[in-house]
Amino acid sequence: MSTGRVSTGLQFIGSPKQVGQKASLKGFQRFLSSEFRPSPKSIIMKKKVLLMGKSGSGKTSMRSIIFSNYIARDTRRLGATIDVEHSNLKFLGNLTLNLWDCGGQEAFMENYFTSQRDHIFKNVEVLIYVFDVESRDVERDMHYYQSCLEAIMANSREAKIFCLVHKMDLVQEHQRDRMYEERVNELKTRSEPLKIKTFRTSIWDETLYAAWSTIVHALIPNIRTLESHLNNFCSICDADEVVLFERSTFLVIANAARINHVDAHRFEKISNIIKQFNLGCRQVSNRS
Ligand SMILES: Nc1nc2c(ncn2[C@@H]2O[C@H](COP(=O)(O)OP(=O)(O)OP(=O)(O)O)[C@@H](O)[C@H]2O)c(=O)[nH]1
Ligand SMILES: [Mg+2]
Repeated sequence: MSTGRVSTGLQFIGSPKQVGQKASLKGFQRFLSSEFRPSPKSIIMKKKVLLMGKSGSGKTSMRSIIFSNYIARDTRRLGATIDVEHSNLKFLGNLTLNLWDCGGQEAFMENYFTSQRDHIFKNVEVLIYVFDVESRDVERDMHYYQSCLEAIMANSREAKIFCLVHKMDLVQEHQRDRMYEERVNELKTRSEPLKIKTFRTSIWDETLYAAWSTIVHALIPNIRTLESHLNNFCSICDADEVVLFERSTFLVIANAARINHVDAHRFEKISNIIKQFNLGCRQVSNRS
């Protein structure tokens, strides 16, 4: 991913009507550039994000789709992750996600909780735990999840915890709500006293983007200031809605709306369309 200013991620939805909108756009871009400009190495904010869950639950697949432009069907070729794969993903100028994709085979998991315990679980800002909804051994999954929470409580008490009930596409449509609700109730009970946020996800639809947008949103330190500027910008422009996307991943960073929109998944759909368009352009330019 490229280091970047977010200005190119600014998109209009609806039609801004005021004559002064161009000036407002410049003003807002100036704000973004000053808040998120690439900084000297010493003040780069590095946030450690652990991605955990049993082998085959889909961790590397989601990472590859969100951050490396994979399409869903390419993930079938991925091999199991050996130990931990680290990646540093630069966001909004001076924010770096230090993502630890932890291979979920049992031998690795046992090591994380014993010899590598401090190394893995200290200074964690976010834990993302991925559950395969079709898993045959839910008890075992829960056992590892709870070991993980214990280690987090001991080493990174303030970490935010997100649980993804993943591969929802494999569940019949009419059973999805019930199945998800059951899993969430169980997860909440097993996580006490820690608070968790849960999502139902699949690499085959927009739910993955929605979940990761929320996760990234939780990591941005000055998000409230950004949202308030975005709201001002939206009303000065008389726009129906302004959506701020991160320019490499097209995850939604923030939005400001002045009318109600019925489609709750519009951001992920836009992200998807633009991402596919970018991929198409890249393929064409590689060919020529
Ligand atoms: N149907 C379906 N399959 C998925 C989904 N996400 C991932 N997969 C498939 O699950 C398989 C395993 O995915 P990986 O991403 O390698 O799993 P992992 O969690 O990284 O596994 P380890 O590296 O061994 O811990 C791949 O064949 C993916 O195509 C999903 O949402 N739905
Ligand atoms: Mg993997």
